[in-house]
Amino acid sequence: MRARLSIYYSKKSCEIREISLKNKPLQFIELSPKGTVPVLEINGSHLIDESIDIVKWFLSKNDPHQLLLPCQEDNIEELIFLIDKDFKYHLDRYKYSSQHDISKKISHRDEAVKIVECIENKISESGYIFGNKISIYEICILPFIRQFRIADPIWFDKEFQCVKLKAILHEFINTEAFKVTMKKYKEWKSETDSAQYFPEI
Ligand SMILES: N[C@@H](CCC(=O)N[C@@H](CS)C(=O)NCC(=O)O)C(=O)O
Repeated sequence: MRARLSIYYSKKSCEIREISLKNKPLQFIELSPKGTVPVLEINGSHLIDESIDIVKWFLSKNDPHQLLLPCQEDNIEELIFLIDKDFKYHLDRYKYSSQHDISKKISHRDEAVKIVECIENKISESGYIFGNKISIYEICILPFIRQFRIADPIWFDKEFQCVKLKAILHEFINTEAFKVTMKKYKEWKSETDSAQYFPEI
């Protein structure tokens, strides 16, 4: 989702191949043996297989909203890796507790909350994580916060105390960027499938 958001905000477009993670096409594994999505192939020669690097690549081509501004002043990787690694670890065990250890569901939620509080504390009076508008932080982090809400929306809306983050999430899910990014694509199965583009042309 963060990769798609960066494409949207960069006003670029690319061919998109939606694959099933339960049935990864051979062409995908051959291209990227690591087997995670998203993967960006550039001109058939250069491959980027980390979402944060795809975000930076698109925004380095065109960044009309100056989403990369925090990169000049912050070590953005620090916060983003905290979300990608530690937060994601607890999120998965909270959201899919029945596939892990259901008795630890709430302790994973508590750990996730501690991490999110670091972000809440970074949100300034302006209501954003950096400066006075959305930046690379929001496009990289909010998709995970949205997943955190989906795990238990009633608890999130009523009990979760990070009010500034909740406000940004609420604003984000009502944006055109979010709606365009959420569009579902037909699963790609072979080279003979007709090409699909993001955003749609
Ligand atoms: N650090 C990677 C993580 C990517 C990742 O784990 N993606 C998940 C889907 S959201 C995946 O591809 N999982 C592999 C699988 O389920 O087989 C990135 O952000 O690019």
